[in-house]
Amino acid sequence: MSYTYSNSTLAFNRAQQRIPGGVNSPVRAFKSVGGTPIFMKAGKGTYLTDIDDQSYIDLINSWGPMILGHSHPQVVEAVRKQALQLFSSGTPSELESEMAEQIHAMVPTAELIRLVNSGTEACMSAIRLARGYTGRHKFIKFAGNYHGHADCFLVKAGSGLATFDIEKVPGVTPGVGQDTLIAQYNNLDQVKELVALHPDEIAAIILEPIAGNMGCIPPTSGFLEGLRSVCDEHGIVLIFDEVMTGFRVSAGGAQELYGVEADLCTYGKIIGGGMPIGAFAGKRKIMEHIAPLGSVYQAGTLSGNPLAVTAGRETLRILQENPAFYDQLDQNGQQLKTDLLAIFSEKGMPVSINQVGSMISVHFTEHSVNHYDDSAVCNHDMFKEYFHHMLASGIYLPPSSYESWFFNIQLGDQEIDHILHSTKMFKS
Ligand code: KE4
Repeated sequence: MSYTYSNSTLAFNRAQQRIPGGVNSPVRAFKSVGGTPIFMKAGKGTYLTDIDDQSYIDLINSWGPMILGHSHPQVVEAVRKQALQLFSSGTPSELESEMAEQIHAMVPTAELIRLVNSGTEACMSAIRLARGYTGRHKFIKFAGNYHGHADCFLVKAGSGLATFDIEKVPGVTPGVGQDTLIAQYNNLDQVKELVALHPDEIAAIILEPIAGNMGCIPPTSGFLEGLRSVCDEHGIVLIFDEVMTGFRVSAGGAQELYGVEADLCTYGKIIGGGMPIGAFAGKRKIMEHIAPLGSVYQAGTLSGNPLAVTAGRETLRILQENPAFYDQLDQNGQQLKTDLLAIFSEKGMPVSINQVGSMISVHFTEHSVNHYDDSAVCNHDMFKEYFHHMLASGIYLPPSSYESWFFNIQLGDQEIDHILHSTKMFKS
């Protein structure tokens, strides 16, 4: 079957008439891989169907949320029932308490949880909270980490900013950027140097405990533990941005996987089951500073929205009831890594593959990839060719070499075989 994209091409031309760049989020625009963004109309299990009625094995899964697969019957039924009850009231609902209790059951360090509407909102609120709690202004983030599009994060960020190589984002003022300190991921010495340079000025260190916005990059041994010690020694709030890794790499996320506790953690994606949602959570002594309990203001019209909470709560419930899912996801991830490495080696193509559970990325380089600078010097043109080869083979990779791939629990042997076979055929 040869894939054609005529209806997507027409749809993209139409979209560009009224939507900036024809997309509502830049990474969808295929800018770094070229070609026309594919317009999808349906999803089932591990497959997506585009508006040319062509199906794809989905290795993005909405950038993370769809860990159970698309249109999971129990999630669909729960949302259908809730929709017949109440879309939104702007009042408290017991659904929100059920969700908060579900998150706490899976992440014990989440003593208090505030629901918001996106990962960006979760991360920006966590930074404001850390600043309000400590009375300090500055925070440390890591080059290539992406915490959403709040001004203070748009400094050496990953994801779409790395994809587009946007160093300085117009509109982010020097006043905002001056309190954002940048260190190299997996480089504890640089963190210690910044802390020594700014005594008693740093409110927080925020990071992706497993990076997924410069490709997938796991923490090197001792990195997370070292950050924990630095924060304990200097009264700095340690924030794990688990918008991607939360409930993806284990039921308790990266905190559980690596046994390192964060003071605050942020969530999104999976906790909404595909609906718009985010959350920030953590130690009661810090979270109590959030309004209306404390004076750090944060709010949202649709925070705790009944439909989004229902989709997320059902997703988390199924994950909690099926802990074996995480072993299966990691086994599939390890098999993909091992077999892809062997195939590229036979083809004489140097690649580095990073994988944690169902997060994986192929970097076209002969070197290991442990931080943004490593990721930036990979062969992005080769990724571009690989992306389109796989797309034409019915496999939908993230349209950027700066993004982690995500697969869901419905990915089976047949799909894995097709991914491996298609890779064997690449440039052959
Ligand atoms: P949202 O505001 O997009 O819900 O979440 C921001 C965010 C925060 N933290 C991490 C670790 C994230 O990965 C994200 C968002 N991830 C990107 C993909 N790498 C979302 C895709 C997009 O921007 O369209």
